[in-house]
Amino acid sequence: MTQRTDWTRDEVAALFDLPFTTLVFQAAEVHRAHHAADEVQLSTLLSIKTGGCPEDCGYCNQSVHAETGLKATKLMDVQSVLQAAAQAKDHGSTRFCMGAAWRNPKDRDMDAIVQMVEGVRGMGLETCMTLGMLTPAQAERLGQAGLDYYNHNIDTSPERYSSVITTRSFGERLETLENVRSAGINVCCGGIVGMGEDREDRIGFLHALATLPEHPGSVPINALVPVKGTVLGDMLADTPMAKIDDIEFVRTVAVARITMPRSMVRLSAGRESMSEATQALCFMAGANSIFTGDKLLTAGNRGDSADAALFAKLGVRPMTADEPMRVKMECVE
Ligand code: SAM
Ligand code: DTB
Ligand code: SF4
Repeated sequence: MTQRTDWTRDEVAALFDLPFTTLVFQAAEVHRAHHAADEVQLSTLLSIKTGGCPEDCGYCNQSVHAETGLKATKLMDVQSVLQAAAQAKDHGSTRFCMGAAWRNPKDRDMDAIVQMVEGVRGMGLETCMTLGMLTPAQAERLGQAGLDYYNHNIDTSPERYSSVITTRSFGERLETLENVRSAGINVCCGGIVGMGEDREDRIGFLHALATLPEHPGSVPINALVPVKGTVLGDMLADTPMAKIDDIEFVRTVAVARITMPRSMVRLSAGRESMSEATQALCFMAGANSIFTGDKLLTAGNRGDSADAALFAKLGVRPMTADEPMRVKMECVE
């Protein structure tokens, strides 16, 4: 199957409506046609600038609008970032993702950011950054520095966006994605489920991703990590029935795989509170990438030994650096 960017909402909805085992079977077939089915890519995250963000994303504990007591930090120095990257490489990671709690980078930050990209790349790791909105010139500069991926999530359906975030629009998100693509950087774009949304929103979310001008090279599917003091963390604490059901989560992964066959579908935040059986179903349904280590940006993650034990149980192998590169080459054909 070639890359289709003309999916209709009805087609996406029809996939969600399939009997569960039929849906997972179809997703597994698509997965096997485009990827090594038992390989999972390992990425490591580092928060290079934590907290104090002026945006009001309802899920995020790094927003100044959240009351979580998180301590804000300045941008890390380049050497410390490179040390963390070296450690990630030792632990088997092939991609190093650096995240900053910014609405957008300031031009004065760009020299240090470029040095981080060049240094991490120099170690033979793929680089990814997520720094908020980028101007065309900033994207161009990151592209020239050799940045492999830029993560910028649409997070939810276009219809629901303004009830989760009010300080920027869905359209502004798309503009940065366009700037990133035009600079020749691979797009990493996904979102969060389990924010109390309904299936229509999950359909709208995946439909928006699968009908971008090109499918994102990576599609992170995060399960909300509810944090007390954030709008959505508090909402879920008060209405636990709004939490997403495991089977519906796996359906979301499967529909992402079928609609975006060549993308790396990353089982991202939320694995710490996900059963091994649910994660195994996600791998069956086409997820082929995870974040490793015991920390995401600020939230906990399962840790390397728990993941190694799960991989051994499932017979899953960590992907070598070549596989994502191969996918990348195919995507630009
Ligand atoms: N500030 C930048 C931005 O928002 O574009 C980059 C960092 S931001 C933390 C990256 C992504 O992390 C968000 O788009 C969201 O999808 C995810 N995220 C943040 N908080 C989360 C949470 N509590 N649970 C799950 N995902 C979360
Ligand atoms: C993405 O979609 N998930 C990652 C990455 N992109 C930057 C971030 C998850 C953050 C989870 C909450 C935290 O660690 O603070
Ligand atoms: Fe800021 Fe990103 Fe958190 Fe939104 S998700 S508050 S932009 S750090």
